[in-house]
Amino acid sequence: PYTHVLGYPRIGARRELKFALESCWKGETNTEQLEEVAARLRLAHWQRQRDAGLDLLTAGDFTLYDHVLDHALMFGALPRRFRSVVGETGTATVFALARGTSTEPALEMTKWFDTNYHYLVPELERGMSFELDARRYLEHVREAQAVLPGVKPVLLGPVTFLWLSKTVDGSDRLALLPGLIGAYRGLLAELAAHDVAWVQVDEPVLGLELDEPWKRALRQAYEALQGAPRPRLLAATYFTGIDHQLDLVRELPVDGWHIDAVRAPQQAQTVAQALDGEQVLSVGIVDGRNVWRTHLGDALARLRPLHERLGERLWLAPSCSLLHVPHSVAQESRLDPEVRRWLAFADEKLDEVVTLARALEHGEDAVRERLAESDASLASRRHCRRIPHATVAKRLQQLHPRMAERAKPYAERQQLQRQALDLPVLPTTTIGSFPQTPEIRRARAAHKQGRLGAYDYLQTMRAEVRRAIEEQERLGLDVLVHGEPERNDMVEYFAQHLFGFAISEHGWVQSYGSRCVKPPILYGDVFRPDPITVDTARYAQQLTDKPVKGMLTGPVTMLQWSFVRDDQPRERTALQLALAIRDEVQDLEAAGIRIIQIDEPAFREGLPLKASEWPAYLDWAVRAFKLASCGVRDDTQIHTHMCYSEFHDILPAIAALDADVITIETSRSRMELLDAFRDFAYPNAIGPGVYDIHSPRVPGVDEMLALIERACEVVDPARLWINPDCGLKTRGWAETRAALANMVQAACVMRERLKARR
Ligand code: THG
Ligand code: ZN
Repeated sequence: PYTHVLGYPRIGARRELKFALESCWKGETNTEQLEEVAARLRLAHWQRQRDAGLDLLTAGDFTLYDHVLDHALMFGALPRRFRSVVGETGTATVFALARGTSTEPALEMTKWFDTNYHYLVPELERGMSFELDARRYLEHVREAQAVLPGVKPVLLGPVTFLWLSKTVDGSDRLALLPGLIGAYRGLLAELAAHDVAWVQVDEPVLGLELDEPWKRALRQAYEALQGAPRPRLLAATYFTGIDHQLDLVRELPVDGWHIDAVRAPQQAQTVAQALDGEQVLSVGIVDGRNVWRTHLGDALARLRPLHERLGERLWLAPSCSLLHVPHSVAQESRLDPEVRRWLAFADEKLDEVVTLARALEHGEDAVRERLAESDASLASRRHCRRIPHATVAKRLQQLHPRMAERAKPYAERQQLQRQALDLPVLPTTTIGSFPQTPEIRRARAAHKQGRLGAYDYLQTMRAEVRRAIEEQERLGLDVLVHGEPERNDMVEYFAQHLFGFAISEHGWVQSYGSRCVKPPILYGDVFRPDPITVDTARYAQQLTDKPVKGMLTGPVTMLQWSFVRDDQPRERTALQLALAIRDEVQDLEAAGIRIIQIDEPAFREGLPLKASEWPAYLDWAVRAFKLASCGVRDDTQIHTHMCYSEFHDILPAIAALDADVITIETSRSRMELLDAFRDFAYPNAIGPGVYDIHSPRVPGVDEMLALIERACEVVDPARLWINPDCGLKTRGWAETRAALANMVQAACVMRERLKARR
């Protein structure tokens, strides 16, 4: 069988691309130097694929910033608003669209399906034409062909491209399909002329539950791509099954299909049966979304019948692009050796794919050692004594529905909390983090490297907490936070303090552009050995008479932003996390903390891709949050925070969380989201963000006042809070201070107006 990958990480094993980008943006290097680093990375990554023994190299998956943006530019879809701002399509244009200019904000960024990768949303408009400029793309193809002649470029499919885009004039995206197809035909002809035999065309939208217009678009698109001289097309799908619409699979005139056989194992057989006698089936048998080694013996057992049926028409690959996993386990010298042995990052996954192909072709004896190694690794994981935790299992068994409910309904809690907290109407607060200054980062790094001892580190962090409290008192905020100087990433920080997690050293995964996250590896039953945030919260609280919010990350976000175990349902892992957080919540309450915020920014992105699977997810996700949050007295106030403003379709679940207060991003949409909360008659309190923290711009009092006025029209002021859109850790102190002073003033003015109106 042919072996290949759908895409390879591009950030570099040591995040070379990240550092090259950032020094170029700072003006320390020029674009030629950046391009050199990029070319070196591409070459190294192809050589690695070739040396691992893959039959086909993948080109076209590399990008300096985002592959969706690159496609938009390749097809000439430069948004009108940028036309006067940028000149030729080149690196400068890419960065202008991705990062914004002095006059134009950047393209909108949003999540790539259910991953933590963010792409830039192409801006299209009615009647636009598409013009192909594939110079850069073809250059990459030629570069790869110099490493190995068998190169299979990857393209975002036309229908998925439109699905990911938006029109700025509200017109129908699908009306643009014929024009777009013209550009694709041109590109495919060019690729054929470049001796390309196969092109991978990514159409992950096939996994969604598409309505008729989108299905029609797929038929229309692929029929229109037929006929002209072109390479053979491998339609690639991933993250979920496509066997719910086998009619489409049968109808589309492509030369092969890639399917995700990890997320949807059952579809390998059904899709294989739907193929005609010529089509190939690329089976995504190695998990491209997680870090566990494949059990090669089990995988072989699943592949053998497919191999018998398809012979050379069976291809092997990871389930999806390897963009979503780190580069290599080889550099994890500090990771617990036992856990390390269970892991496969991108490079190790290449070996797994090649080993499986060899076993099918030449028999298991050809790879006897690899199979034995895989068996031993999996056995070591299966029998590891550190994975099961008796207390955790027992607690899960003893869960009672009452544990996930507050004693009294919100209306009564609201009264009790009002008496306990004595806050003004429209109380002001922040989301939790304050600027992570260079001094804070330096202290954390020094502590991590052992250059700053525990005592000195604690003193440094306490000084920062004291500073944050003093700043907030001066600003006149009503509910204070400690500012989170001790935290790196909101998920990694808690993972470091819980049993069941391992933290890698170099396991970075691109989140967007040059930004990366290092998802913790959740391998065992989760248990909280000791309180995590209680000392800091207590310290902050004793510095002030105002209430200080305790700040925690919720169970769904912990799950969503970690690599999680594949040996038990996600739901069970979520409940374990919930119990650990519940313990922390109760300890905070016992320490005198009267307001506790449990952030769930990833709550929405956990939604399955198929809408029919939403209720099941929402059911356990809500349960996990409530299990974490409901163990407190009724006069203790629970807050939650969610980023991203697309809640419309899940408001019932958000309401079911029964948080006393939810803070959400709304300022960029001018409070539009609140209409949905009003229409749904959302019962509890809401803190709609009154200013966007994603830019250093300081909004004026009047600007925020207008938003607060608007919010007061839509939501009962007795249930309104005043806060920024999100945390402030990426901002500087000067702009933070100025913006918060204006925010507090706007709240004061609004309080006076409300008083006068009564
Ligand atoms: N944590 C995790 N996942 C996330 C976010 C997060 N996913 C969604 C959203 N937030 C993504 N946003 C960012 C924003 C900034 C950074 C990464 C993702 C970032 N990363 C640093 C970098 O690349 O230089 C490294 C982080 C660090 O120093 O620890 O700035 O907040 N898990
Ligand atoms: Zn946020």
